[in-house]
Order: sequence, then C-alpha cells, then structure tokens
Amino acid sequence: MHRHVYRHVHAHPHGGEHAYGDLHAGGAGDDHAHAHCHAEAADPGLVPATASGLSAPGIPEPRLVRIEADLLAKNDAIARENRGRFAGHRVLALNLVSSPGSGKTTLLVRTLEALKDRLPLAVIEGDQQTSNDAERIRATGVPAVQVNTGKGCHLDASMVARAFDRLHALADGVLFIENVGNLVCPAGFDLGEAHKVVLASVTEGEDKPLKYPDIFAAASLMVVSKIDLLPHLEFDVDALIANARRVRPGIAVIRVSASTGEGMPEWLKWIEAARTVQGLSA
Ligand SMILES: Nc1nc2c(ncn2[C@@H]2O[C@H](COP(=O)(O)OP(=O)(O)OP(=O)(O)O)[C@@H](O)[C@H]2O)c(=O)[nH]1
Ligand SMILES: [Mg+2]
Repeated sequence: MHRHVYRHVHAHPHGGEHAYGDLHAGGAGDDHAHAHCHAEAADPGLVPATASGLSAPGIPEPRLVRIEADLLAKNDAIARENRGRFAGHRVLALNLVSSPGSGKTTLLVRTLEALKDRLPLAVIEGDQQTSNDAERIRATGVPAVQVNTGKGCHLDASMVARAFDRLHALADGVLFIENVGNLVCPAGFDLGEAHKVVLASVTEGEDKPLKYPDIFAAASLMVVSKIDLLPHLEFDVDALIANARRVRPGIAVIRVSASTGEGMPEWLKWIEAARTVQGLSA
C-alpha cells in the first residue's frame, strides 16, 4: 500500500528528439503531466498535513486526490495497451528497479552479451539526464532508447509506449526496461511489464526492503547484486532476504555478481522460465 507525506503534481513537458533517437522530458511545448510523490514534510519527521497525505500550495486536497487518481488511471490504461503490444510481439518485458548504482546497467550489459546470439533483445533506459547508460548498452550491439525524465523520478507507461515505437522491430525476444534509479517512485507505475525485478546490492544495507517496502512488494524477483564484494563487507544476505520476504512473501531471490559472473546462469534461467510461463519460449 502507498503512503505519501506529500505529493507534488506538475506538468513534465517533453522536448525535442535526441540525435540517438532518444526521448526527453523537460523541454517546452509538451502536454504530458504526471503525479509524482516525494516526502517533503513541512516539519521534518512530522505527520502528513492532510488526511490523504496529499498537499500542494494552492490546490485543494480533494482536487489533488482526483488529479492523482486520474493520472494513475491513465497510466494504467496505457500500461494495459503496452502489455497487449508486448504480447502481440511475443516479447517478455522486464522492468529493472533499484537504488542508483546498484548495478542495473552492468547486469544488463552482461545479460545482453550472454543472450544476444540466442534471442532478439532491446533496452529502454530511463534516467533523469544523460545517454550514458544507453551508450553502454549500444556498445553490446543491442538497440537501446534512452528516455530522459528531466525532473521526473520514474518512467511511466506513455514514455515506454513512445520508446517502444522506436523498437517495434523487436519480436520473439526480451525487452529490458531500466527504470530511473531510486526505490520510491517506480513502485507505483505499471509500465506494462511482465515483472518488476528489484536489485539490492550488498553495499546498501539489509533493511532496505523494510524502509522502501512498496518497490519490494511490487517485484517478482530480487537480485542481490555485487556479491563479489561480500568478503570486504559486514553484510548479512540472509537478513536482507528475510526482510524482503516480510514485505513480499515468496519473492524469488538470485545472488549475482556481474563482475565475476557468479549467479548469472540462475538469472538467465529465471528469464527463460519467465518466457516459458508467458508461453513465449520456442
Ligand atoms: N564489485 C562490483 N561492482 C559492480 C557490480 N555491478 C556493478 N558494479 C559497479 O557499480 C557501479 C554502478 O553500476 P551501474 O551498473 O552503473 O549501476 P546502475 O544501477 O545502472 O546505476 P544508475 O543507472 O545510475 O541507477 C559501477 O561502478 C559498476 O562497475 C558487481 O557485480 N560487482
Ligand atoms: Mg544504469
């Protein structure tokens, strides 16, 4: 369940197109708007200012609640369309979410290298700014579209729809979506994916599933990343897993090092099993 201290509703305009065919939010002349949420208590650590937890200067609370409900409903409708398109293309779509720097792009690069000769693949990269991650992906030879969200802290279904327009040749394969790195905003937005996959790296602390429960509750799989670093850390992987399962009982867990390759076979097997469950394997 969502709990918000403050939600800030504003328009994110989308600007012109990038030389790489990438997509940007934040320029002039675009009508896209979405709600996004962030804690901003007037007094740090205090309770929400309103019963719903929503507030924004000059906008009455009932109107904010309605705006947010409308935006989420609109997102869900586009997400359903995306899901239909992915099914039509016989594509498994996976939405990778995590804190910044947990290793999403590094894991993706390694995954693409392992799979690219066996399956059609494509990537949608979400970041507030830069095309760095899409360039890392393209270096593998796999097509990637970068979506820059500007002030936005997550991808939404319409961004994914427009990015997928550019990847329409993808069929009978896997679409990886790397969401904007944070453990809060991406939780509430369905993109039409088959699964959210949450990465939790061993440098982040065992308590993250308890502090940011929504994103772990929404995920089908937790990848415990950077396990090659364990000998250098005081980190209890079993405690992390127990915490994740308090939030999402039965969540699948795979321990991976994208640096050494440990755990990669299990991760690749999980992807293949997800394709099979969707009726997509050959
Ligand atoms: N030791 C070790 N380092 C890793 C591993 N995976 C990623 N890293 C390092 O972690 C840092 C961040 O990795 P990224 O793959 O860019 O992380 P990200 O989640 O894509 O980051 P954002 O896109 O900014 O959210 C880089 O310096 C990587 O080299 C791993 O398995 N082991
Ligand atoms: Mg990345």
